[in-house]
Formats: sequence, structure tokens, C-alpha cells
Amino acid sequence: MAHRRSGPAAAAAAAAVLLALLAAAALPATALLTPAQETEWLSYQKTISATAGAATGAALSGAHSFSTPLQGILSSNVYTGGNGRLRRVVADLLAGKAVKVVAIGGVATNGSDASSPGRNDYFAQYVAFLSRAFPAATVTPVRASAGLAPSSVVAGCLDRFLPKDADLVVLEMTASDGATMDASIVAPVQPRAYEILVRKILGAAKKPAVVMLQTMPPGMGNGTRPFYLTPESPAYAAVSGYYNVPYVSMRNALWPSGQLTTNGLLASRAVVAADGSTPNDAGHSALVDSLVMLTQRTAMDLQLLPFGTWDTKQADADVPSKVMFMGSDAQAAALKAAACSWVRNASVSTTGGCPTGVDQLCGLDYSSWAAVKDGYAKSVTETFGDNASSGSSSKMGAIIGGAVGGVVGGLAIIGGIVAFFVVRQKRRAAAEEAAYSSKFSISGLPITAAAGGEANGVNGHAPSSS
Ligand SMILES: *[C@@H]1O[C@H](CO)[C@@H](O)[C@H](O)[C@H]1NC(C)=O
Ligand SMILES: *[C@@H]1O[C@H](CO)[C@@H](O)[C@H](O)[C@H]1NC(C)=O
Ligand SMILES: *[C@@H]1O[C@H](CO)[C@@H](O)[C@H](O)[C@H]1NC(C)=O
Ligand SMILES: CC(=O)N[C@H]1CO[C@H](CO)[C@@H](O)[C@@H]1O
Repeated sequence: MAHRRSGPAAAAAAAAVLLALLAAAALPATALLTPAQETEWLSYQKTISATAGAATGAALSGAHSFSTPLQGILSSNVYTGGNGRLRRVVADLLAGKAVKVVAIGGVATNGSDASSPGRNDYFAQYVAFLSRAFPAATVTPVRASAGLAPSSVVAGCLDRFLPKDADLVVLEMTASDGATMDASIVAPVQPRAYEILVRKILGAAKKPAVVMLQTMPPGMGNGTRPFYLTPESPAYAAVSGYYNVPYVSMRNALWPSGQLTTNGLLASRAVVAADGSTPNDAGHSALVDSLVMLTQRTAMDLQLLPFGTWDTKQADADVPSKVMFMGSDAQAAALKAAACSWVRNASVSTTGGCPTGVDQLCGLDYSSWAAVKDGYAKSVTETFGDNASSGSSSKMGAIIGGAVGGVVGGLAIIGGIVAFFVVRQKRRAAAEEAAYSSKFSISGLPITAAAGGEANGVNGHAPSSS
């Protein structure tokens, strides 16, 4: 009796239609999924809807259209830990409170190479999801892209990026740091700066939740850099574990579903092929899919185990006094060392001169390598009094901290005194890879990208070889 359905079957059919409508109302998918893969996501959403209880389930399941295969997104949620601070934020969202969400990162956080920045980059989509899934809450997004600047600089100038009242910070630094990462697991230089950055954010006034959003360093997505050659692991993963900070991975989201080259490297359609790093629309979708799943899982988890003292004890605890990656070094010294290493290894300085302190780097323009090098040369000159008549000081400090805003138009208010950078990504990554490739290779595994010459031709913005 095809035309006479039983009650439950009819209800299920109606629910399926409703889900489809809700999904259609969300942003259009990038049509990367096969019908079978779409069915997997629909089934996932139905399960959420059924399990999470009426209001929560419906909101969560219809609030986002996933575009990356389920198997990849399952892999992307690498570490959750105790999750106390994110559970607090999601509990607040469910309770209809106000939540300030801040994205601090590099070019992915700028929305570069999304086809419609401000609408379909990962941060815009994540904010849209939060607004749909938690309609009673007030979500205030702040986008703080630091351009090419590494963690040492962001940590050294953090008040320019982090509003004091942040509740949730999405931290996206691996692509920027990965250009000059050192291969040492035992005494790493850049990860020290990253750890200090994480400590500072965790120690901020409202004890914000941090989510590490790890994107791919130059070359990883175009078959030139191996899976493991990224600060994401082991160094930043250790930070995640030590501080109980959840971590999601674009690399892991794309690894199993991307095409492997004959050498077992990843060639993915989700990043700009010319640099193997910058997310395009599919890449931004993979990033937001990973964040959405983490958020949904946290909401589901709160249904199973409500927010309680086990959370507050963890979330309100002080940042551990022992710093993992450093001995007794002062933080300023560690940041300076990391910044110095970055300056040298990315060939920011033609003379190899290191900054006297990270604050010297705070005022630079990080929107292109040419701007960084130019600003750095002038900054160092001024500091040492060499040729001080160059008269560049009026330019200093004009970029970081100078602009307010973001591009999440129409979704919610953008607030804060936070810099917003625009960075031309392709030349960035090619330049970084050239700097990186020319410096080192690991255990007989050369990084295959051309060093120097070819990259120097990219818009003339590559760092000079030192
Ligand atoms: C892959 O990425 C690297 C690093 O950004 C770049 O130098 C290289 O040219 C890219 N390879 C291709 C085939 O585009
Ligand atoms: C100052 O600038 C001049 C001309 O550009 C250069 O020859 C000289 O070496 C510079 N002095 C120092 C101390 O860098
Ligand atoms: C950074 O984002 C802004 C805002 O969407 C965009 O206008 C700019 O082109 C982006 N930067 C680059 C150079 O890709
Ligand atoms: C990979 C690499 O080239 N690392 C170098 C970065 O710069 C420091 C100096 O600040 C060197 O000691 C590293 O060998």
C-alpha cells in the first residue's frame, strides 16, 4: 500500500523532508559530495536530531550543510580532551547568552581565496552556523587576521588581536608558522612561541575557550610536503594535550579522501594548487565542517553529561605554571628567539639582523613579503640608529591595530579594536616554501619545491635567498 503509510513512516518521511528543507536553507554545498556521501551526512543529521532532543536537535541538524565527506570530518576532530571551556561556551549558546567569537590566524582567517570572502570563508560560515544553531544567543564575531606574521609576533603583540572579552578563540597559525618550522622535536623554536601564545590567550580575562584550527603549511596539499612535516604534529599536538585545548585538523579532514601521489603525498582539490596551502572554497568548507562537528559533538555531549563542577574546575583552573617547551627561559627571550629564527629563515632580513625585541615587529605590515621586509629594514635601521634619516617612522604601526573589522557582513556586529589584514596568498606561500626548501630537508626526504629562483618570480614578493 504505497499510498498508505503507517504513522511512524509518514513522520519519518516528513522529518526527512524537513531536514532536506533545512539543509537547503543553509548555504549551498559546493557539490563535492557524491549522492552516497550526501546520504551519510543526512543520516548523521537525522541521528543528531533524534538524539539531542527537540529544540537543540532540530537547530543543530539544519544549521549547516556539510561539503566534505563524513569519513574525513570524523578524522578532523583529532583531540577534544576535557573540553571544559568549550562546553561552557556551548552551554551559554544553548542558554541564549551573548558570546564573542574571535578568529586569530593567517591568510585562511582573512578569507583569502574563498570565492566570496565574508560569506563563504570558514569563519563567516562558522558564525552563520552558530547563529542558526543557537538562534536565542547573541553571537559577536571578531576576525583578526595577522597576515604573514608568525606566532611569536602575534604573542608579542596580542592586545592588538585579542579583545579582552573574548569567549571563544579559534586559533589558526600552522600555515604561517609552518613556513619556517624547525625540525627539532626536542628543542623546537617556533612551537615555544606558539605555546606562549596559547598560554596568553588561555590566561585572558574571561578565560576563553581556545580551539586550535590547524591548516596545511605550504606544499602539503599539492604533493610536495609529507603528511607529518608540519608543526601541527607533534609539537602543537603536544600543546593541545598539555593545556586540554581541542584541536581540529584540515590535513586530517582531507587526507583519506584526497588523491595520494605515487610518493604517498597529498594532492587535494581543497587548496590552491600553486601553493598547496591556501584553502579555496572546498578547503574553507573542510575547515568549517570540522569546527561544526566539534561544536555539535560538544552540544550532544552536554545532553549526555550536563555542564557541571567537573567542567568549572577544569575551565577555571589557572594556566599550569610549568611551561612545557621551555626550561627556565623568560617568555620575552623565547619570543625573541623565535622571532629571530623566523626573520632569518624566511629571509626577512637581508643582513641576518635580529630584532632587539618582539615589540619591534608589532608595527610592521604583514600583508606581503615585500611589505614585511621593507618595514623590517626600516625598523631595524631605526633601532640601531643606522641611516636614521630614512624617515619611515610615520609608517610604523599603521597596519596592525589600525583597522577594525572583518567581512562577516550582515550576520552580526563586528566589534573590537582588532586588526584585519588582507594578504595575497599565492605569493605568500610560494615565497615561504622557497625559503623553507632552501633551508633544510628531513632525513633524506628532500622538499621538492624549487628553491629561490622560481619563487622569486612570483609578483616579486619572494624573500631573497640569504
Ligand atoms: C606546490 O606548493 C609549493 C609551495 O607553496 C610551490 O612552491 C610549488 O610550486 C607548488 N607546486 C605546484 C605543482 O604548483
Ligand atoms: C647608510 O646608507 C648608505 C647609503 O644607502 C649606505 O652606503 C650605508 O652603508 C648605510 N649605513 C649603514 C650604517 O648601514
Ligand atoms: C582578504 O580578505 C578581504 C576581505 O574579503 C579581501 O578583500 C582581500 O582580497 C583578502 N586578501 C587577499 C589579498 O586575498
Ligand atoms: C630550518 C632553519 O633554517 N633553521 C634556522 C633558523 O634560524 C636559526 C637562527 O636564528 C637557525 O639556528 C636555524 O638553524
